[in-house]
Amino acid sequence: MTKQRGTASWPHWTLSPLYAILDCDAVTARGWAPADVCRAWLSAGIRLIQLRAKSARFGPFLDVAGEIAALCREAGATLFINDRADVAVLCGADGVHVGQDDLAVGDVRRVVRGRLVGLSTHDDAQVAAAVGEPIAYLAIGPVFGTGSKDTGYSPVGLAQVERAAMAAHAAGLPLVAIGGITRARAPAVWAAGADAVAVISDLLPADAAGLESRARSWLHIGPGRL
Ligand code: TZP
Ligand code: MG
Repeated sequence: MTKQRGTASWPHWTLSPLYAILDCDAVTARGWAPADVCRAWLSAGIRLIQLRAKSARFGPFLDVAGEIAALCREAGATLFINDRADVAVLCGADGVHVGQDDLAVGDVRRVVRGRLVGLSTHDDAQVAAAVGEPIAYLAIGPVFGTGSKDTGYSPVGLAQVERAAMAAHAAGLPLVAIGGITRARAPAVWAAGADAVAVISDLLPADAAGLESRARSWLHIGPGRL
């Protein structure tokens, strides 16, 4: 297993420094279709996406996931499904992302078998436990305050990103940072050791017509990184 900071590589996938979270609630609240957002992001060059649909029922979630998975497959992009190992398998996603209150990683792996598993953490104790799990990446957050999710945790800040990065890298795992990360803040988060920043709201402009250019503006920051 080889890993280069900023472009963590595993035999079967590469963790892009920008991890775009396609949040169906945030997108549909704006009157947009998740597939249109996905198309704009892929067209801009985004190659790592997580599909998140907290308020969707199983059937509709699977319908959207199938659509997004087909788009990602065609573009050669990696797709994670938030929370639902069953949806990840059924839609043919590359992996599933779970949190501390979801199925345990061992149980997730029994469902998804060879697929990738990402795990959210929020403090040092959770990071210490996570690095021993059979996961593809570890996530830490919320780094800053965010309106996109009521995490129940206070912002952890860049010092926590640094500590989590050290622990993750010592275990050979890449670190994803999430929560309140904007284009202005991202360089400091990468500098603190995060291999990727995961973003919801700063990838969503006021108007759908600006989706692709917003994604491009993300891909242009951090010279040589994205
Ligand atoms: N997990 C921790 S913070 C967060 C999630 C899903 C929300 C991130 O959204 P934003 O809009 O990029 O702050
Ligand atoms: Mg979850």
